[in-house]
Amino acid sequence: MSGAVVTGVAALGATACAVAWYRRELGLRRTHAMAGGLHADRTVPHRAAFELYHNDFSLCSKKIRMCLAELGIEHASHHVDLIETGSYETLSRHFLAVNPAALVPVLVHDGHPVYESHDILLYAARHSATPDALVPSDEPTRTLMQQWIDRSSLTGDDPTQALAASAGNCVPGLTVPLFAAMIRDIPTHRIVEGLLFHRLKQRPVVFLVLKAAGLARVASLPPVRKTVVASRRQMSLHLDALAAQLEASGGPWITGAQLTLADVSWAVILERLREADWVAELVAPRPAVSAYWKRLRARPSYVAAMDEHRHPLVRRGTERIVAEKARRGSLAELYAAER
Ligand SMILES: N[C@@H](CCC(=O)N[C@@H](CS)C(=O)NCC(=O)O)C(=O)O
Repeated sequence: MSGAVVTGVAALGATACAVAWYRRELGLRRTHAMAGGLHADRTVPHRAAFELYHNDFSLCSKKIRMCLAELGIEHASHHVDLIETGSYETLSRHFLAVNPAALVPVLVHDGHPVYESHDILLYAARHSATPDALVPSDEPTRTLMQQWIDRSSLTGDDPTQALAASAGNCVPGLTVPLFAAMIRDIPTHRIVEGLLFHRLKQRPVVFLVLKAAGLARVASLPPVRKTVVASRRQMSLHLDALAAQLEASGGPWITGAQLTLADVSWAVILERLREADWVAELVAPRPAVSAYWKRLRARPSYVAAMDEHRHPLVRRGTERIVAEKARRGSLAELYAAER
C-alpha cells in the first residue's frame, strides 16, 4: 500500500472516531429545561441538609447566596464553573446529573434539587426560621417589591433586545468589557466545547470574537460600541428611577423600612457594575444610589455573598479594565461616552 493510501485510511479512521465520540457525548450531554421548584422524585448525592451549587460570577448565584445569608440558612457549597470562570462545567456529566438544564444555581435539600432562582428563594424562605424576613407582609408593599424585582430581572435568551424593560437586561451589554478582559485567561479549546455542546451557540461565538479582539480593541468594534452605549443609556434611566424610588419610599430600602428581595436583586446589579468598573460613571453621580449601595455593602449577607466570592479571574478582569481605561484609548472613550 502506498504512503498516501495509508495516510488517507488513517485520516478516515480518525474522522470516524471523532464523529462517533461527538455523537456519543452529544447524547450524554443533552440538556433540557427543568420545571422550577422542588423535584422530590430526583436524588443527588449529598452530605448536608442544604447544599448550594453556584458560581462566584453568576448573578442568580449571587442573589441566592445573599438570600440564604439573610435567611440564616447554613449550607454546603459546590462551586460550578461557567466558561467565564474557567470551563463549561455546567455541561459536565457530573453537573448534568444535578441539573439536566445545565444551569446554576441549584439548591439541594436533603438530596432533592430545587431549580430556578425565584423558586429557590421561595423554597428557602419557607424552610427558614424567619420565613417573612425578605418579603413584606402587606399586599401593596409586596406588589411594589415585585415591580422592582421585575425591573432588575434578566429576561429571555437575548436580554439586550429589551433594555428599557429592566436594568437586568442592561447588565450583559455593560459586562462585555469584563467578558473581554476575563476571556483572555480561558484557553480557546474550552470555549470550543461550548460550540459543540451549549444550547446557545451564539454565546461561545461572542466569547471567541472577544478573545480574538482583546480588551484594547473590543471597544472599537461597532456592535460592541452600540450595545454598550445603549445599555449604559438605559441603565442610567433605571438608576435614576431607583434614586427616585428610594426618595419616595423614605428608605433605607426600596420599599421602605424592610430589606426585601427587591434590594437583593439590585445589590447584585450594583455589584456587577463594580466588577465591570462602571461605578465612577453610573453609581457615583447618583448620591442616593451610592448611599444605598453603601448600606447594602455593610450587611453581613453582602459580604458573605459577594466579597467572600470574588473569583480571581473576575478580580484580574476588573484590574485589566482599570489599567486599560488609564491608557486613555478606545475603552476609556467608550466608558466616557455621553449617554
Ligand atoms: N432562570 C434561571 C436562569 C439561571 C441561569 O441563567 N444561570 C446561568 C448563570 S447566571 C447559567 O448557569 N448559565 C450557564 C452557562 O452560561 O453556560 C434561574 O433563575 O435560576
